[in-house]
Amino acid sequence: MALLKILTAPDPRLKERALPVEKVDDEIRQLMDNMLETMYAAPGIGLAATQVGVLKRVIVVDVADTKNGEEPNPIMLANPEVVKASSDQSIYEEGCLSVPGFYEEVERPETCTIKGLNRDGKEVEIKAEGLLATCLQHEIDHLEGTLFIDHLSRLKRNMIVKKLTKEKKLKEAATDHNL
Ligand code: GNR
Ligand code: NI
Repeated sequence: MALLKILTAPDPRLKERALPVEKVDDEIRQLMDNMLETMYAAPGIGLAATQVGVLKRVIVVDVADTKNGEEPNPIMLANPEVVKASSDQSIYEEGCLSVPGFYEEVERPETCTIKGLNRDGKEVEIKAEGLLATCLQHEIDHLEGTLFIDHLSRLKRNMIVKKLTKEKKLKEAATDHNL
């Protein structure tokens, strides 16, 4: 197992569309395991392969509240797809490991049905609501090159991207200085 590096915006790789997984083989299983480990370490409740620079349609999610005694409940999917979404919408304050430090309200379908291949390559269907529904939709967005900030007004998005760009420049300068 290994921790993977998480890309942060603005990075052109976060805007690319990921390619379907042809077969859930050992390489994909290893990617899923490493992504899950990386997600728990971050910590986060979801992670898409796009965020670790791998343009394959793979996501991992665990919304269990382990701090309050809930058992871990990892979900690992290849080729996840929204097959049904409610017309009822709900609003969650979202964050993203690729947009560190920013949290904004995003409106999405309240419930949805997701289809995909599990770690054994078996087709599964998940009926999701609440935070799980939001998180699964957020992860599938990543595979299309979409970040939660793309759901905000252009003004809000530009402000966030500008701040992240500035932080990246400061970090680079610090690194150069340490050479
Ligand atoms: O850790 C995360 N928390 C979160 C909170 C509300 C809605 C979505 C998320 S996903 C995010 C981890 C992440 O960036 N996944 O892509
Ligand atoms: Ni994210």
